[in-house]
Amino acid sequence: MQSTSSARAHTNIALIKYWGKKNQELIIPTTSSLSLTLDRFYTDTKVTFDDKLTADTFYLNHQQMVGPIADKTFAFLKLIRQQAQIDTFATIESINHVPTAAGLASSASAFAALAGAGSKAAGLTLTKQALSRLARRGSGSAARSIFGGFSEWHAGDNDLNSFAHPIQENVTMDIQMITVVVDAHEKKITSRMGMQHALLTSPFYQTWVNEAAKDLVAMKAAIVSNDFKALGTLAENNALQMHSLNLSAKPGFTYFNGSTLEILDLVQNLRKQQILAFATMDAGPNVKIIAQSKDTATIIDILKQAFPHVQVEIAKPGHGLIYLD
Ligand code: 2P0
Repeated sequence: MQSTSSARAHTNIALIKYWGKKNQELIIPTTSSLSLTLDRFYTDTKVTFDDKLTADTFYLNHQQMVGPIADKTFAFLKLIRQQAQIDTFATIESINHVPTAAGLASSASAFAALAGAGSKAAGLTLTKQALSRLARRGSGSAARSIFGGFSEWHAGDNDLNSFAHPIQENVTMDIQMITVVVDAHEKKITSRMGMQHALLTSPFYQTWVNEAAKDLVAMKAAIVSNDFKALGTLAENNALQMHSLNLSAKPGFTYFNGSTLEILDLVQNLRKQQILAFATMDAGPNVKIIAQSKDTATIIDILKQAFPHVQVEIAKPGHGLIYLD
């Protein structure tokens, strides 16, 4: 017997970040987080369960994967098999339209697409909420990529109540993200390691938890009232607080490099010239500039003059998980 399904999921960038788990096995975060799903970066994944297979196989961008990435993927397949009560092996074929491991959150779109295609191919019919819970077990941020637009991952405290839900799938605000790739190499410290190290050793961790709760309330109000300036101000500040946890860990570390700080400075200077632009950074040196469509061309011109070699992409709000078959 053979059963196949294909799905596409887009990546998301957190405006209120997730940085630490209270349960590492189940991936239950210490705080709720909120993101914008983007149209520009996505993963297409096809999963085929076949009685004739004798092992799981994973092809990423047509290359067979072995090692930690394959192990994480096969562990996720086990969760799907448990839920579906089957013991058939599978072949996974993924095409990643995200620069892998460059701080552009490829694991979010990867595990959201795999949750969708894998569960359907295994014969399960899951609600979006159940898909979000399943995707969460692969990578926390994947829980949010099940939904389009603004998506909130409610932290919860157990496997059943930790899932994302849509805040506004059809975004009404004029908002775009300019991703500025200053370094496309793999990050040295994974998010998974970095966030737990910060949680265990930064003296400011509890303050982060308290501030994140307040930021989340204010962010939802900014979305509802279409207040771009409030959204950008909150997002930049929340990102800098997350990165200050890493700097204040013992030993301290950072995902930033010199270019990150120079671009952050450029974004803050844009605001002095009355161009509303805000920066957010994830587990890598690249910067995402939050901007309005009317300003993106000007911002890119100014960026390119200062940094002729950076790669720049414009991303708009994207939609949630879709099936391709
Ligand atoms: C986020 N990031 O909210 C935060 C901000 C990066 C910086 O979620 O351990 O790959 O697989 O749950 O989801 C990246 O962490 O970590 C991330 P795991 P994940 O988007």
